[in-house]
Amino acid sequence: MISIEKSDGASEEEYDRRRRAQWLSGEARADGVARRDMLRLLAAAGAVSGIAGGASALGAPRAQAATGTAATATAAAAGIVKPLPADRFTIRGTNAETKFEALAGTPFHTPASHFFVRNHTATPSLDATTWRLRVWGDGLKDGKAHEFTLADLKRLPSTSRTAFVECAGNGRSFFTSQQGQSASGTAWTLGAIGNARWRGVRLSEVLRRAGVSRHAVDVMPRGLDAEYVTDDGTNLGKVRRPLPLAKALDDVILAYEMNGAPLPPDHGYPVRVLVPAWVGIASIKWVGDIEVSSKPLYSPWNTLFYRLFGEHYPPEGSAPLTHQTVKSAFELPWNAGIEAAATHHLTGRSWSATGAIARVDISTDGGTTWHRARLKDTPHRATWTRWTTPWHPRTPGPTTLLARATDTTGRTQPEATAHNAQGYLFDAVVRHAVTVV
Ligand SMILES: Nc1nc2c(c(=O)[nH]1)N[C@H]1C(S)=C(S)[C@@H](COP(=O)(O)O)O[C@H]1N2
Ligand SMILES: [Mo]
Repeated sequence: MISIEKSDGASEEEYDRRRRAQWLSGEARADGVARRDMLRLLAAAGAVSGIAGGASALGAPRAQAATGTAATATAAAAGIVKPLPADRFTIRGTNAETKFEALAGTPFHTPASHFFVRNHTATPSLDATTWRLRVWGDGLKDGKAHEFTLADLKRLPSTSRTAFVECAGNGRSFFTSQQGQSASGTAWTLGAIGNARWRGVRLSEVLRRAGVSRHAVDVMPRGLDAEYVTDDGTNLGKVRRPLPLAKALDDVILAYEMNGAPLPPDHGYPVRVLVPAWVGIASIKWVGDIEVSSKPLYSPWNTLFYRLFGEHYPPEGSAPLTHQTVKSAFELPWNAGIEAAATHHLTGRSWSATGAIARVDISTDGGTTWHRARLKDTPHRATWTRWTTPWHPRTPGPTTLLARATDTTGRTQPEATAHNAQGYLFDAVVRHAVTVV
């Protein structure tokens, strides 16, 4: 039997320290990336703390102007298959951000037509009839690779779960527009999140059938999309990120349905990993294989990226990011014009990875006075909760709307988020500018 260690924050950090030491002493592999490259890249990553656009020196996706205002989509995002109408999406390089105002009136589960897309390269075209999931590695009892077809996975007991997928960089542009700090990476506002009903098979079920040994410590799902080459020409290989076995056996799903339909191509067809509550990068799309290892595994996605670097963090960065944070957004365009002397029903959504939303406080006067919003959904962890609040503005002119969520663990959105070079996990209250007309 496998003993499942509960994945609380402290043991994850301890675990990471141990695996890091093993890696540095040559006991663990960083698959596909030479150790000296990794050391060089890590050194560069450590050096960027607080420097404007500094992370582009290590070949991170180049910093885009973080203006905090939604640019109008003029071109399609290369590599995304579904339509991206300009009233629903803002194109950011190979990615498409959902406009929060376009979610007004949409259901609790985000339709695929409105769900943000984060692609390192491009959506691949895969044939579900020839697709196979290969589970392999020295963490399996017999050491042999096991293959599963889509039909095999569908024959196993299925499970359904509602969870958001949210990019670790969601809200990144507010480090610049609200806090005057730079951060490298896609300049998302708040729309790098979607909430869906996922159906599939538990990863634990598949790992059990493949025969996980007592010595397994990490599993690394890998996507079938193209290899990711940074701006400076470093090929980081296929998108992949290790998960500690404890998390893999806990609540991770190999999803083949989204909102009751086969996964759309852009969201991982035919099968994606779904890691509830964790940073979006953990939820590998178009999964083709999963390595099960008796040694800690590394990839650029848990060493160079998706750690916190900068003045508040050690040179090698924080432990790899796991949980997302708490955020709120109004379903309104930036600088919306709002009619004076009429009653409006402001709507929005709040979400947390650590607990259910307990309350949402709203200010319509730039933070001077606050009142509670009415929650429209039964709050759950790792999903969002829609809310509404009436507003009867009297005086024309500019004002700032704020929404501040608190979850059942007592975690509240702060006024500011400690800076990190790559702009991850922004959780501060966003100041949403509107004009009463
Ligand atoms: N294979 C693969 N998986 C991937 C990615 C990718 O580019 N390739 N992007 C990751 C990131 S950074 C995020 S935030 C989520 C986005 O999921 P979505 O495009 O379905 O919204 O997928 C993750 N899984
Ligand atoms: Mo992401």
